[in-house]
Amino acid sequence: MKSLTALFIFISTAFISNSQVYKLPDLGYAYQDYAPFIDAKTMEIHHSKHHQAYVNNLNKAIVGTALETQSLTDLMFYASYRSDVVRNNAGGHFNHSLFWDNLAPVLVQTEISAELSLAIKEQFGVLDSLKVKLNQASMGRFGSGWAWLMVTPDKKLAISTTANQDNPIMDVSKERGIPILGIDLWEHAYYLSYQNKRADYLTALWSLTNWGSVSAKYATAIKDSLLIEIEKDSWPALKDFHKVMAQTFHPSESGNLQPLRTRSTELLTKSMLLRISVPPKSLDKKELHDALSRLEKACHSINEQVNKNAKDAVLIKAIAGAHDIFHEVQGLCHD
Ligand code: MN3
Repeated sequence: MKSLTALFIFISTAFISNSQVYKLPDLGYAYQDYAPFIDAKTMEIHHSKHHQAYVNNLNKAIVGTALETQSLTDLMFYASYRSDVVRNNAGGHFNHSLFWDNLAPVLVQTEISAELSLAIKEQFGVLDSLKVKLNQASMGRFGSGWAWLMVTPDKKLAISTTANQDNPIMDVSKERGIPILGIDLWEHAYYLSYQNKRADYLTALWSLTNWGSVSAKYATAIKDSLLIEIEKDSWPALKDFHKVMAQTFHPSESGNLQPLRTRSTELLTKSMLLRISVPPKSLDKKELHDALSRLEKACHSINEQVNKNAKDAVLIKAIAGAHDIFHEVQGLCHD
């Protein structure tokens, strides 16, 4: 009986997996419901062929690999560490899902929220001037890509564009934030009806934009802790220090002190550069500067110990101490 139970547990767990397998989202409306602004054939090919291909290629690239258990956000956030296949198809899936979400036939569209309306008013004046700016950005993007309205780490709205299937969540993008509205600038989005006339397609797209949906994305983005992660990631001195800290501390945990012994001067230099760097505005406070000073002192002392050829045990304790202070710094970035 015992072995039967064990067999049952084995069989049932064999079918439980944490794997992320992505699926093509439903549009919510029939392909012909977006006409006359976007014709049914374009909608069908764009959704069932192009977007489906991004989903298929993403699944093919990650299933059976360590990336399988990562979230879509993580796949994109660390785009610079990913293969082009993962970067392009994770972006392709996310970008198109956002795009469809914000499109609705005229009769079922919902209203813009008071909050988003106010934010637009403060930064762009009237809604029409936001549209003009987004159109200009879209016309200025050469070749295939996307134009974005996004929420930046300082909780403002901003417009940007990216090439290919990149987006502002990705660490490869110059302008970072959480996109709440995306405009697909690939010719496959408009060629059948508009051929090379991107401007006409943009005009048509505004007729399908569901501001109620954009408003819901704004409300979520403004509270999303991903904004803090993006802000920290945009602080190069912190990233630089983090890299050396990770590459020296983690080997030391398993008793390998060689990386620390060879790179203690570099660790000290990065800690000094970090202390004198200018943190992003919202993280800039006294506690953070105090912690950065203590971190530099700790790295200074590690470097001295290495120069004195201190024993492994001494160095393990010293780097663990510095690592604790580094975590404190990262914690302060979360407040
Ligand atoms: Mn597309």
